[in-house]
Amino acid sequence: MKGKIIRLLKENKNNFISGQNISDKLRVSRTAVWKYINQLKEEGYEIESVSRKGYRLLNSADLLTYEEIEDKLKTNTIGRKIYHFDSLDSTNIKAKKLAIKGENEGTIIIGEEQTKGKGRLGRYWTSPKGKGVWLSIILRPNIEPTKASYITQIGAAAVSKAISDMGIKNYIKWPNDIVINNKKVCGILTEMSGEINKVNYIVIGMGINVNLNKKEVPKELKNKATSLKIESGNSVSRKKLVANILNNFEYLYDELIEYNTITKSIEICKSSSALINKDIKIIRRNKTKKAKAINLDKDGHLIVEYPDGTKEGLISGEISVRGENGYV
Ligand code: BT5
Repeated sequence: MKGKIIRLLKENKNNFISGQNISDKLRVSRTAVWKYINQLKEEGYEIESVSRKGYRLLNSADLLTYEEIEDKLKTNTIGRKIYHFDSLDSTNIKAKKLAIKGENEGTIIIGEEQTKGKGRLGRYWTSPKGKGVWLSIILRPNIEPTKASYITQIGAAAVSKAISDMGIKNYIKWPNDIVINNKKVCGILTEMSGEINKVNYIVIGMGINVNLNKKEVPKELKNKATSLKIESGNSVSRKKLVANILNNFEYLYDELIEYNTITKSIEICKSSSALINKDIKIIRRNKTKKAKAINLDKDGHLIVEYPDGTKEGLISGEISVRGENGYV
């Protein structure tokens, strides 16, 4: 109901709409309208109320709800249904629960805050309220489970391009990070449920540090985490960013569904790579090996060359990669 009221207020932007008019259109009592308006004000919407005239929307809240994003969305399925939470444990956990219950492909879960944000391999993800984009997408692609890592490449390409299009230069650190000035601004966590030959569902979670200030970055992450605001010097519209990411994601994901390839995503991951042509360290089961990153192949494997001249295509998931002198 609150969503419907916001829509009416937006349609009448710059004008007043009376409580009676809203109550007639939405078939709820005027008292109910008044209560919903008060709730919206508490959520951060600036709504002017004048007796005998009604209500007028002055400013929308900085919330990542469907009503706040839909006018920028160009997709058919991705993001056409959004579960929005003020606070939740983890959008990936919630997405998996919904997927098990049969939620459709394209549904998004967004939290203004996560209390148990998850990284890979049991690591954590700091997700303070209103400061970032913490979202998960439910997918049901008809692909072999061994190709689930394609989804991470598509996600990284979609986020990187969205950030670039907002005028902020960034790099993709294979396989799942986006970095600016050698610090992590986004992490991606792809989780799958499947059988040997069949994917039941895939959840891709994206965490992007958007408007965190320097002092809001936890101490232990000071050397390796940053935000779009810290790097660009300006606040960034989270709504625009989410819409851009979802638009890019659907465009790139469609290639996988239609042709079973991810050429466009790989192109972006290559041209924005933080690793290609760099000396790197490969960490696998606590063992570190030196190599040079050479290329990304069509399946998103990172091709590396060892000092003895042998080459290998690395598969994401099993390893971590670091720059010779630090995180990148
Ligand atoms: C990742 O793991 O980079 C995947 C992060 C995915 C987060 C999203 S948010 C929406 C969705 N719901 C979830 O619950 N998760 C996903 P990994 O490569 O393992 O990196 C984790 C490491 O990054 C941690 O051990 C910290 O050192 C560091 N870290 C934690 N929070 C960070 C942040 N906000 N920004 C940058 N680095 C962070």
